[in-house]
Amino acid sequence: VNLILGCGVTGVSVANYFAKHHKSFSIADSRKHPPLAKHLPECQTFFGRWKRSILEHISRIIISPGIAPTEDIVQWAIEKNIPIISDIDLFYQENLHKTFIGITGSNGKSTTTKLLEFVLQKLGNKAIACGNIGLPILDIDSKKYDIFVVELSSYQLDYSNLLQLDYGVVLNITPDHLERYQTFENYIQSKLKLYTISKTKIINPACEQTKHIIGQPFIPFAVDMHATKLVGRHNIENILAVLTICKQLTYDSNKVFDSICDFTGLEHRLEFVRNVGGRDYYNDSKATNAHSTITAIKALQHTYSSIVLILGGRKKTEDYSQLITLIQQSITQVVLIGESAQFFASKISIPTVISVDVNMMLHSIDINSDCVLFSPACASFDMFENFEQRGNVFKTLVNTL
Ligand code: UMA
Ligand code: ADP
Repeated sequence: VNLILGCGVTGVSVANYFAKHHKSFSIADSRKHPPLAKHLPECQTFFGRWKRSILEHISRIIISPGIAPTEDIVQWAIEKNIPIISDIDLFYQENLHKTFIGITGSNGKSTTTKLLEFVLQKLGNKAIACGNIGLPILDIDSKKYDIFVVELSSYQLDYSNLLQLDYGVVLNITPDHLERYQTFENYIQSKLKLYTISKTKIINPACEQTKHIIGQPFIPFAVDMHATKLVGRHNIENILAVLTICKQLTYDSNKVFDSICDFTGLEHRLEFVRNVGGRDYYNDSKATNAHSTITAIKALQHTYSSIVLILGGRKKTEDYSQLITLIQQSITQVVLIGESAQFFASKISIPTVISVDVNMMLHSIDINSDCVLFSPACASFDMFENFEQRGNVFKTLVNTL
């Protein structure tokens, strides 16, 4: 009997898949009331603290990426030699003859995944982006597609033991998710697993952690960022990854680049909203840590003479000193929102306004500024459901100016 571990987006999609295929299964979650349980088909559930008895009669586990290997239930399963696979493994096993492209990295995964989907579709392929990007792979009607562009997090890689990729790329590796991996070295090894399951390894020669690996390095192509609608030079490596994969698929690079130029980018990632009264507004709500906000400021600082940064939310336990230094050098004014407002106010010595009511955050913008960047560097959960809702609130405010 199959056991699904985790009743989130992944677990629910696995459950619906099993129900559709008349396979017997049960599902477990360490929360008493997982909010998505209402979307489950009829099945046996084990909600609340993990118990050993959940594993009785279980011959296979399909695990959700967010469940750490150190959890008791995982340890017990390993003791009992119960095979553990991912939802992606399950899908792969039933679609062996299709093309699988895997994309991982610390930054740029979603952008590259959606860009590749966009380009492949434009070139006439039945391609779809899925995985960590938010579409669990088992929700896809596989008959409709030939190419699966799978965004893979390190968590998903850790649990994918059957998947084989036709093409795989690790965009970059910088420290992240250390709460799960303890050391940077462990995290690197997790990312490098992608290459051990890739027939063709696409290599970013500028990445210190992967450049020694034998594979297909990014093709030399003079990317003209002005010709694209993407903002920021960090996108060059995302674009080169797409160009290189498409070259492997035998597409002409100039033709591919023409398609790339039509891609308008992803919502909430340094997304240009509009110009109002000579001032450009950007929504970068996806920036939930200091590193992303630093990237956003660096992407815009040479284009504008005076940038207002809207910052704040639920602060993470991370080092904000580099961000503060960059703010002091490159930002004209800071508008602070959310529960971390006082923290940032005490650290920043350039002109700062605290907007107690988020709906008023655009009301005290420096009149001489030519750019407003909403890049909070914090999680959204103090005031919003998620970063998407936060970004939509910002865009609504801009659109009603
Ligand atoms: N759970 C437990 N016990 C635990 C941990 C989790 O019972 O100790 C339960 C949770 O209560 C939850 C369930 O497990 O109900 C599943 O949670 P999950 O965290 O695996 O999340 P899903 O809802 O299945 O979403 C996952 C990805 N989430 C994570 O990897 C944390 C989603 O990526 C992904 O879009 C989705 O599968 C579809 O593939 C999100 C993410 O934050 C966007 N990813 C991280 C990132 O990008 O940095 C890795
Ligand atoms: P991910 O899915 O890996 O989180 P996204 O494509 O959603 O990445 O981009 C998130 C943020 O990371 C962007 O807003 C941008 O600031 C930054 N970013 C995107 N691509 C890169 C890259 N190749 N290198 C460094 N930073 C990047």
